[in-house]
Amino acid sequence: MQTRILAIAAALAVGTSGACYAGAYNNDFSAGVGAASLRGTAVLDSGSIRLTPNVTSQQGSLVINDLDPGSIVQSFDASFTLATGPAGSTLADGVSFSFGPAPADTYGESGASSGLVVTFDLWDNGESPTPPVIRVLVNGVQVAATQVALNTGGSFLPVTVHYDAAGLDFDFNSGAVSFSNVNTAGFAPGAGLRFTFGARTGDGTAEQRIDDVSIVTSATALKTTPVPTLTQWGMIVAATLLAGLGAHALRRRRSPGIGASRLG
Ligand SMILES: [Ca+2]
Ligand SMILES: [Ca+2]
Repeated sequence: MQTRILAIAAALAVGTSGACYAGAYNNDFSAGVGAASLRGTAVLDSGSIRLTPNVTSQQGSLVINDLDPGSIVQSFDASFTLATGPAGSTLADGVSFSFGPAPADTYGESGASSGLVVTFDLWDNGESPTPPVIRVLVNGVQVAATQVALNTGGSFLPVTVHYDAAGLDFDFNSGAVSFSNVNTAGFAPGAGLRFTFGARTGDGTAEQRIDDVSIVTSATALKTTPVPTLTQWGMIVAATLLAGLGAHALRRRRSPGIGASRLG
């Protein structure tokens, strides 16, 4: 009887972890934004996403829907192209690529406050090294950074980002800036995180665009413990009662001497 109870409990405690899922978002923006939303000043324009026009005090985002609802992303490969301009101008403020909580509205160049962020920082707000700089942030803490010219003159330059348990790999403009296995130890992926692009202008301006976004994830389901159904609860209660009765009867059969000694 005890064995049967354990078997029922074990069956109920079986989780659903280990199953693998793959999410994907691919868009050349020739026909809409797909499973994503444009926010703030971001618009679909001429086959790409213009996050900000070359105007002061703008902020726009492309927020991609949850690619793996209820699952935890273990690794991802992302690529996109980035264009800033106009050529010859001092630009502000920059563009971010985040994997973190979705913004309530929009993100600027600093990206999500937690999670993984790559920021293309155009303007010196006291950052180190001094912008223009590409910075990698983990939960808001800079873990890698390299200065680089970031005015592309309106040309779209390629960016790749790979994340897995070994860290983050990054490349901008085919080797102009590369990071390998950046330590992301402070980042613990959770369910519901989103891929988001953001950009901002302030007193200074820049037209900031992205195009050809491709993201592929590998995710595992959250470990869940199913709640017993009413029938299963009935079986548990009945099994427990029967086990108790059985144990009681067994004790009575093995201990006849108690009653006998009283009679004697
Ligand atoms: Ca395009
Ligand atoms: Ca800055």
